[in-house]
Amino acid sequence: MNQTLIQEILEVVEQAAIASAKLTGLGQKDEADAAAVEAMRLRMGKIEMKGKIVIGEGERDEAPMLYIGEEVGSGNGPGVDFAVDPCEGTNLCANNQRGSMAVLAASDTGGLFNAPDFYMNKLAAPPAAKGKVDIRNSATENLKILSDCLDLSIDELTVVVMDRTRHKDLIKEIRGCGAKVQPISDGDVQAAIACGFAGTGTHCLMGIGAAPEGVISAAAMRALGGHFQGQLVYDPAIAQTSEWADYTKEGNIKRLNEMDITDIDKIYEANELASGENVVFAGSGITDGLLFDGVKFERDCVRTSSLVISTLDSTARFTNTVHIKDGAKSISL
Ligand code: VTB
Repeated sequence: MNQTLIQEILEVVEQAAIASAKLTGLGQKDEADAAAVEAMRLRMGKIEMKGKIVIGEGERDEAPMLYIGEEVGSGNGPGVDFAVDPCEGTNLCANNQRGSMAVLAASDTGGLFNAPDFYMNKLAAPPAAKGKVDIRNSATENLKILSDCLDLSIDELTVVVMDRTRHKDLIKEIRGCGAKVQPISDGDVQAAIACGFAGTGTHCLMGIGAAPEGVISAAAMRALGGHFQGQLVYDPAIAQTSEWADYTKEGNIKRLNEMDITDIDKIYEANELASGENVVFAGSGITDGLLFDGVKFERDCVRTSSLVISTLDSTARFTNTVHIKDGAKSISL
């Protein structure tokens, strides 16, 4: 990993964001995803690297592009593993709602956990609470710790939780402590990373989302110095999702074992989910969000707003890029 590569990685997420932003608000989530995938893959293909998708659009037989195991890049240069989500929050994009973005995490070969397509219980919190809150604790205990670490009273804390039936009790518990809950319909990657920054109005992410997205969040939080832990969820009674209507707990455990995951209740720390010597997160807004704006189409240019967080030089770089159209006459500041 080096700075030139990171600059190219920024362009990868920018191109994916632009491609899907063209379909914002049209109710076409699959098309928006496909456009982002194609643009991401095209730009990745131009990078001098031995790249490999470890988390992508699915298994080879179900995803034609950016499938798990796909080799990307020129085939020469450094070995880089990628966890990609070209259109994170496809519903948000399709409905022109806040928080959709093109994201990826990159690391040296072998540096990202090959998360299965399962659910994951997640806990994200600001750097001040790193290693102090713990996913093994109850929400009540964690809120007390968070309140101490952030020097805020519990009623000043806002916890983001995905708006799902499975979180009914969790939401009740958080509100019972006096803290505020911000339910989100989708997009727990952005919500997790927002916890790493002060001033976003949210302090913690709790609850169950998808495992692959957990690895991307973990990479960002590791590079940022924030708290992130994840634990796989394999019991359909806990996940309470229609996706798993035909799945059983036993069947899911078998699937995990087949993927060589035998310690099924393991609690993964951020530096286990993103364990590489160097880890980079890159995200570019499709729609406006907490971290950055979405793509803006203007007569003579297209503007993208992005964030790259890197362990290489311990930076979180917010970048606004003006993509100039041929024959542009006027580009406002
Ligand atoms: C989760 C979450 C994502 O989709 O994957 C969610 O991590 C799907 O969860 O950020 P359900 O199966 O419970 O609907 C997102 O919200 C968007 O990709």
